Amino acid sequence: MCFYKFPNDFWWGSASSAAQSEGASLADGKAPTIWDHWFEQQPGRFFDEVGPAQTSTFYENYKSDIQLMKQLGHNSFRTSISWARLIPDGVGAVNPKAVTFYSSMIRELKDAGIEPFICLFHFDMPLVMQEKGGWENREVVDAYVEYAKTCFELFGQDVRYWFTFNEPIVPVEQGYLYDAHYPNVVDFKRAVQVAYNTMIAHAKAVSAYHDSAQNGQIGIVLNLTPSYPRSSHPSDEKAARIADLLFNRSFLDPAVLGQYPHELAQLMADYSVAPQTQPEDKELLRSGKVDMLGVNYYQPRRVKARLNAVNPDGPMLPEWFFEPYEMPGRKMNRYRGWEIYAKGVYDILLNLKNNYGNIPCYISENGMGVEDEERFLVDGQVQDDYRIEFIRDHLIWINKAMSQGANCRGYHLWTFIDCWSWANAYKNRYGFVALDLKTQQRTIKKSGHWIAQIVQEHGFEC
Ligand code: BGP
Repeated sequence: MCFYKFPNDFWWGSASSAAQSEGASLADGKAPTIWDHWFEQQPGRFFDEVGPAQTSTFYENYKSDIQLMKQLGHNSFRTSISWARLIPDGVGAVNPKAVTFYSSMIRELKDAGIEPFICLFHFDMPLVMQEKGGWENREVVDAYVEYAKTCFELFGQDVRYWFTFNEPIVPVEQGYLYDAHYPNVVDFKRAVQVAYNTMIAHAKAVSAYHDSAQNGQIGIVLNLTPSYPRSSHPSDEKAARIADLLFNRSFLDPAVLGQYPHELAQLMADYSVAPQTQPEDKELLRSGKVDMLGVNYYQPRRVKARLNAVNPDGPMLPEWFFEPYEMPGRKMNRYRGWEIYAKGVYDILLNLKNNYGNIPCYISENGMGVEDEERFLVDGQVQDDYRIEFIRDHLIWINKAMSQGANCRGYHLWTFIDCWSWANAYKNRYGFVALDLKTQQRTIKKSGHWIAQIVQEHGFEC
């Protein structure tokens, strides 16, 4: 008999975000974000026309929810602070009700023996900042840095683990390339500027934290999608290399190594989409390297060389450089349409070990979204054996990477309680805990009981 053993101080828990769980979206002084605004303008863009006001009401129920986390064996939990709640005008006065809420929530977590991992920005741009041009405007970058400093001052006594951004590429691709998120722009050059300015904001916030008197750690949460070529043919390999540059290294390299890859800068210059920079930027990036990394992993990206010519009159897109490859026989999550490839997490961790100085990291999101999960209800409990299998398979590959020296410190599932998700609203359920949207009742799923046991035993049998 063998046993997949995890260190006794491994971080176990789950992740969520302010906009997706708090609710009270326009209460107690909170100003609107782009999500409140977009829903008001175009409710039809949201699944079942359910908007960001309908959440699992963490703002009201955080105390009992934290007790539920304890039952699941959590020793850590990631959520975010809402910029629009803390500083309703984007800059200037702090909202005292927000300070009370976040201080109390953080304290409650600590009292329950749950380490708070706090992210400063999870897709929820305050509307007032978007109206100034969002990340395209360097004034917004500076406002964000002030907001970050305010958070460090207010909550830094109790928070040891900070993240500047969650998945910064998502607002870039969904908001500026694929028309899936507000502001629904389709423009490669503007997307590049947004990506670049986000990383300047990130680096400045990291340096601000390092300059403060606090002794925790600061990082960034990146969704890393290993890019696999269809074959070892050089043209397929080139396609995979470019996909990796655009979707992973565009954030990973500046965050961990403090500089952009030369090949990426060259590509941007070749296509005349290089961002506007300022003379001090190189030094800002060099001095704003992270202490650790959060890795979100859901699915890999499989690509092949582009055979069909792109429409030269259409907008420039990343897909100019590769075509998606639907590998025959790949395992799919048939309840969500995403590929399941657990070894991807091992490949990411080994890449960080071999090429990124083995930076301390942890899996900050991984999970399985399922539509109509009520169909798996038996005697009031969701029998989510598929999720147990999914988590187990990923933990096995994480364990393997760790046994080969990868510096992985923990695992957080997306998510704690089924939550509202961007334009998908409640289409895909991910939680350890099921949420009844009508009654707000929470019920632990089979996977929630299962994980509690894994945590208690620090692993599981092979
Ligand atoms: C990640 C985000 C989360 C969450 C998750 C699931 O990219 O960080 O905020 O939304 O994806 O997404 P979805 O509900 O769209 O399947």
